[in-house]
Amino acid sequence: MSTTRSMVVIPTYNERENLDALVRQILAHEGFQVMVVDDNSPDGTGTLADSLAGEFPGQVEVVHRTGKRGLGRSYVEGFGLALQRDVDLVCQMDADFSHDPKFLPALVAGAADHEVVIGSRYLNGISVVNWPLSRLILSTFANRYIRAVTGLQVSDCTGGFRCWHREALGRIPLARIVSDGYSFMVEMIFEAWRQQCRIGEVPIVFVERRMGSSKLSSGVLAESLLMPWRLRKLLGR
Ligand SMILES: Nc1nc2c(ncn2[C@@H]2O[C@H](COP(=O)(O)OP(=O)(O)OP(=O)(O)O)[C@@H](O)[C@H]2O)c(=O)[nH]1
Ligand SMILES: [Mg+2]
Repeated sequence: MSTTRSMVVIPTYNERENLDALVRQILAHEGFQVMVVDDNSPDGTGTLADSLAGEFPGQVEVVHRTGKRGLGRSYVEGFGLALQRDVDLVCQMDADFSHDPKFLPALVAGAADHEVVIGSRYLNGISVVNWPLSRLILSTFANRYIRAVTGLQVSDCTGGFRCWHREALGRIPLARIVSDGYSFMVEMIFEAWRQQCRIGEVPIVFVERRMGSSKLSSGVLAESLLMPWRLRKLLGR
């Protein structure tokens, strides 16, 4: 049987300290390619990505955007391009090692009988390392809130470690996805559920970033409080 071809789309903003090692660890697994979508990071992440593309021709691709315009917008552009490449699966992950590349084969294995696979922090209890209690409470509350408002039935609605069959991703109306932060993850999985994609989850261990800095903002949090209600309206409830 031939190896499944997977494109891993990684949005970056100031991830120079993480990107080099991350890309090497991903490419160590057979069948993976990387697409870095950089928002013109002031720390030179885009230049580093270009040199990785030079070192790994045909395996690393870089999309340069014009400035910090949000995680969601970067994914919309990256997913659109990934769907034009000759790959079976499109994966997504953060660049800060919170999502360990060692779980990629498990995500791909889950895609054997699911159209979308979520790497979940909340499948067997809580698998999050190095978060303060306040953030853990916020995240578990947010997930319960989203499930209650939208009816979604996945354990981790806000995580960004996922694997999509190209056909399933192609059915998501990317041009209509509006949000930028965590809500982007919620909107995407909600649309997948509305499209009746078979959604699976595999457990991951999420480790808080050790290098670089967070881009979490209060705007992103506000967006995630309101988005579930907008999605619920789409169901006509
Ligand atoms: N292209 C692009 N990438 C972004 C943007 N904001 C965040 N990212 C990337 O999105 C991923 C997740 O961002 P993080 O800053 O780790 O957000 P977080 O996980 O909520 O916060 P941490 O606690 O710092 O881990 C990382 O790979 C970031 O580099 C953006 O505006 N544009
Ligand atoms: Mg992070």
